[in-house]
Amino acid sequence: MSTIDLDALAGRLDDAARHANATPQLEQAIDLDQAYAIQRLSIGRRLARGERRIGIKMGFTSRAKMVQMGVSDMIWGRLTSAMQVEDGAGIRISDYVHPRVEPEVAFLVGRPLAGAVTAPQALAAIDAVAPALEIIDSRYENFRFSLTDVVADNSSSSGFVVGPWRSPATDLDNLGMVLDFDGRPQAFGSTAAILGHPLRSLVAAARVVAEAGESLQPGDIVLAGGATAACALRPGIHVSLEVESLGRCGFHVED
Ligand code: OOG
Ligand code: MG
Repeated sequence: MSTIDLDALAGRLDDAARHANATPQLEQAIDLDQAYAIQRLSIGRRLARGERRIGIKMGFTSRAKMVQMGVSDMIWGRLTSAMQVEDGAGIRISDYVHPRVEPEVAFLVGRPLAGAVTAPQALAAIDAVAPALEIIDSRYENFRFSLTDVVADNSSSSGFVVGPWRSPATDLDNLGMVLDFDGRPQAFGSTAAILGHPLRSLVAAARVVAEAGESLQPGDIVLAGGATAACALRPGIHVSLEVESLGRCGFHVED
């Protein structure tokens, strides 16, 4: 009988993230419950170092992302205070293994939300919406992973930028999104690429956190998932996202 040391795997992935060193894909076959258990344990290490849990990110909520990574199931991960990058600030590429950026939409939760909810109920629970950029950084070599690998690795979350918060009444249906590096467009998308409408991602977020015995709480940020394939970052660039009706956000990349 082989037992899997989930805590050791969590430590390995946390160390890989902390030291920006790639690690091989997990050797043992694990199931999805074990993958989420590793994720929870690795986040526990961050919380023990003083980081705060500030929300969650949804992943593989668009076709473009599923196709790019060869994975077809929706996943989620936890966001901590140390992952947030101020709008307009800089990141150091050396803090990451092989970071990529993707255009997203963020929700600010205003009232507790968990379980099976309808889109109108999800909408009623949020205080604001914003354009957002997610910086993903797989801790696995060559950015290659299985579904369980990526879930254990906190669904590649490593950083995010949230732009100006807008009224939750802003219609999020089919808004154009342009991701650019130094003013040169890298990816064009639409909020409709996110499960047909980003609110569906919030509905899914409420369901998956409840399955994990958790809930979305006032002040939590929920990232809806990348609308386009992710683009590799390189030192020296300024990254900007413009979302129709929502505005822009961005950051720069230092050596
Ligand atoms: C996994 C994270 C997926 C998204 O928005 O779809 C994700 C990855 O692509 O490495 O964040
Ligand atoms: Mg993402």
